[in-house]
Amino acid sequence: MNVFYPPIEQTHDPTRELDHGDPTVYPDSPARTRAILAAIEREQLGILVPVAPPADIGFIAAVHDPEYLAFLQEFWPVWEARYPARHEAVPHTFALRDRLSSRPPTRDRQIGWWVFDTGTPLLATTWPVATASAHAAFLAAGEVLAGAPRAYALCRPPGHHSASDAAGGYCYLNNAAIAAHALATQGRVALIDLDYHHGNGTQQIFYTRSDVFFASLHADPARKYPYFSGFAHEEGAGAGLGLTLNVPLPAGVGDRAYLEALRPVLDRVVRYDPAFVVISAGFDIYAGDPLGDFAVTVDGVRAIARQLAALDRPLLVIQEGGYAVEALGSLVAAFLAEIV
Ligand code: OKP
Ligand code: ZN
Repeated sequence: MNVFYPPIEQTHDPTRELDHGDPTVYPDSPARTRAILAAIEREQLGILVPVAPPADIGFIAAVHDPEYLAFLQEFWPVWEARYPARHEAVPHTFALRDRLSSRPPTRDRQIGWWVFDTGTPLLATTWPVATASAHAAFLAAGEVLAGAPRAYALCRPPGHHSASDAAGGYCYLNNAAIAAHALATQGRVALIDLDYHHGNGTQQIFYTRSDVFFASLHADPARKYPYFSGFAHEEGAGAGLGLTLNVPLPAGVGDRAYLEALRPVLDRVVRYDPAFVVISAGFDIYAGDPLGDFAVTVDGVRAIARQLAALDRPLLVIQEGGYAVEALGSLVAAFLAEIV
């Protein structure tokens, strides 16, 4: 199996996130991907395909708002001219976009228009880094379109919190949505989000579409980030009504409870009869994850992957979260070993 990987992500190293106002060490560190790469090499699970930032961003513009992309691309020089000594940019105000508000005229003042939280700083290299990560997902999708039964994109930064027109949750571009959209040109897609956090961005992108079924199992947003989406009553709208499935879960969910919650989700996937399955693979469901409160083990991850392989469809795995760096290699290796 080919492993599509953007080496430039090693330069993406924000120092901190503001966690409810408290400055904390940034959990999405470059050590995460190094741990995954080492495990893939050790267990010989795939062939590494290095991916550079794309020359043409048409495949990203197919999913994201062009004005949002222009902002991401043009932001840093304008910000730097205003704040020459600063290394990371975080919004000071957040626009209430669905109420009376006006987009500020200059890029530096637009940050609170396009970014929805205090955990997703913009840095000098955010644009090349985020586009390279999206490119890895897109090339992996291309491989599945060409007939490969499986592909893995080792994306970093992750993508599932990024909406068509917003960054948040360490995510700038929605890698999984970009890949799913590319696949959807050739047949129905089921996108299953296993990350501990709700994939609010992916949900928004496909909410009214009938060609992509989105299902997510995650910590109940009443308790955990992103707080404002991922409730069970969110079921899609218009042509997509009934094609969004949210399964909010309580703290402490272990292997057995997780697999029990996954069963009806997979039944719905089978009924949708997709030509392709995309997995937003976040390993923060692991018992030892510093951001999570589930109790899923490495064996549990293996069992989850086995269930996904049993769908017997072409499978595209997109890396999302997972912050227990010492366990992350084993978690990804356990998952990939079951689907190759
Ligand atoms: C990204 B992904 C922890 C605060 C959490 C944001 C969580 C983003 C998760 N100190 N803040 O793994 O879904
Ligand atoms: Zn997560």
